[in-house]
Amino acid sequence: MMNRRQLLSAGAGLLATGAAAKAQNMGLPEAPIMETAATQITQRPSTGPDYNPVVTLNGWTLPFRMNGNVKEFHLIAEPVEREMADGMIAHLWGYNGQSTGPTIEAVEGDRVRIYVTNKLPEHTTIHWHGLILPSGMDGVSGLSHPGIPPGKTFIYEFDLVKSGTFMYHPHGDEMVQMAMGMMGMFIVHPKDPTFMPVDRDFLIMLNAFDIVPGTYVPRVMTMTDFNLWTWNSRIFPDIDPLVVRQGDRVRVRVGNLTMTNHPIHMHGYDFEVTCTDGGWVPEEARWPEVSIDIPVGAMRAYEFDAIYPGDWAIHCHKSHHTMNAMGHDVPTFIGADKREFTKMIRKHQPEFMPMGSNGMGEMAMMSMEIPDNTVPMMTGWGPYGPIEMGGMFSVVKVREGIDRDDYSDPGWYENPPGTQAYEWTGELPEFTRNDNPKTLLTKRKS
Ligand SMILES: [Cu+2]
Repeated sequence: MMNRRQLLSAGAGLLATGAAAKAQNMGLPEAPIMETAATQITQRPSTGPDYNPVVTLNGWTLPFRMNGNVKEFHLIAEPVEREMADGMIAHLWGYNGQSTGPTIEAVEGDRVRIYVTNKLPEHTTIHWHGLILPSGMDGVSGLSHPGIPPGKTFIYEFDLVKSGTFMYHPHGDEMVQMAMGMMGMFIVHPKDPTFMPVDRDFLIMLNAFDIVPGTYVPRVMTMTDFNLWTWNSRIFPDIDPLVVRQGDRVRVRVGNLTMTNHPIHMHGYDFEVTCTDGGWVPEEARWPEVSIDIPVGAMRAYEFDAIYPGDWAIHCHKSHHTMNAMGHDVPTFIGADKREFTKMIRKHQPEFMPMGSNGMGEMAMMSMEIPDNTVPMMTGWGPYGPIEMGGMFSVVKVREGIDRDDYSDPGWYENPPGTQAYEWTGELPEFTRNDNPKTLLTKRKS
């Protein structure tokens, strides 16, 4: 199998040998398959309009070929095995070997022809969310066109009349196919490369699965109580960091195809929403934020100047969404004294550990036995101990002196002396507590 670089240069070769002269009857474009969940960095275009390719965290961009003046892509809808984290494989449905599907990147003004081959056991379609196109290309099974039967290939073809961030997903047996992981992003770069340029442009698709620990296939009937909250079908601690060179202008595009909203919070910065799936937000209409709620079936892109070096957390602010698989019907034991009860149980089961009386942070410290094919509920190690997170969490790593297109992990940030929280080592005074609120009230009145 060809790797990405070979594919890209093969595409460029076709163009260079004057394939444009024989635009017809080129047959189906090759459908590259990705076998790894590692982030693939796309090279900047060497021909055609200039643009800065996006970086899909733990994902990749689908190569295309030119056929005359048309950009041709080939998506294969098929069952895939997705590594959600080290030690956990999910059996999903996706595109070209992975879920989420590869990112499609093109330029405003392009005409695209997208071949979709269906290798699923049932019909499917692709809806191009947010794109302006002819009604018959809109991909709603039964409404826009018949569903694509198993084994068949359909062709979607349209002009990209506007730039922005769009998504693609099935619109046939949609509930099942999206619960199985079928979705991807569609980026249309502005024709004018000087329009809102950024140095780094990251892509995150929010998705969610309900996979019982020890099993491989998502429960597709789950409506809200999912147990795996994922970015591009990947969970912390194995979501790649967002590596940024200090001084870069950075864009983060976040799409949401889950069943609930996700307030995405980034530490260390304030920023502005600059794009929705409806289009670019004019400068005078933006306001500062530190968390952006991403509604269901929507995309928000935000931008910031990376002036503050450090390791900055980025995560969903729903605290259950930064956990991995866990039961939700566990009683709360905070404040319960389980010493007597522990003695009784240990007579029968000496290894019994009472848990939860002091909160659950201690769980991140121990390596408990867990079923096959799952990951601990809270996990990940930082330079100072367990990070106690999971799910929708990663780190924005802003560093001085990183090369322009270098996205390799620079390791942990070293806080300059005097800039890190530290322990008080003096005597602790006797704390007095004012437990009569009336006194406070009287004082304020007088
Ligand atoms: Cu969330």
